Amino acid sequence: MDKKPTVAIVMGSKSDWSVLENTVNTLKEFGIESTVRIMSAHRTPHEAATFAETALDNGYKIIIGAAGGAAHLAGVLAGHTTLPVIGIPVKGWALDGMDSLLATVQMPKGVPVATVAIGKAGAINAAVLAVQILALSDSNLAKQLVEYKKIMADGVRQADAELQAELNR
Ligand code: RP5
Repeated sequence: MDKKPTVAIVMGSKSDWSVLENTVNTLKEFGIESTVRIMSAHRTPHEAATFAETALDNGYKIIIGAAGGAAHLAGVLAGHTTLPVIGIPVKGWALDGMDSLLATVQMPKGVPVATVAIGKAGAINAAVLAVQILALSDSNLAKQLVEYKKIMADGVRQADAELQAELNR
């Protein structure tokens, strides 16, 4: 029987998908399937609120919210749940994503949104952070994270070795 996803990804628009697929793919690298939904804090506010209100009972452990511009989505989701919410600021049509970043990160006290970087790096980091949270109670995921860090470090060492060889030719 298929396990129900424990990570929910909610994006404000289909136009966010090219960024958010990085989150889905990174979660998959760790063997984690996610639910992906389009819901807007402004265009479908009731659906977004209801999704967050019922997320815990529906088996989710983490919600990732992503939006651009007046990016209130992650904050609205956080206001309707006690689950941890990770926010991804999507670069919108103006201001290089600074609008999305500030709208996502500047939450009032008591309602945190763990905000990651703007765009693709943030989309990947949202997934890694979700894995890190889940790994607190999953030793298999914890092992995978150690390997993930090792592969990253090996990549840097390899790049350095190649650069040194090129410079010292
Ligand atoms: C936000 O407005 C969405 O998350 C998206 O990043 C941005 C633009 O949405 P569309 O006009 O492309 O649907 O709510």
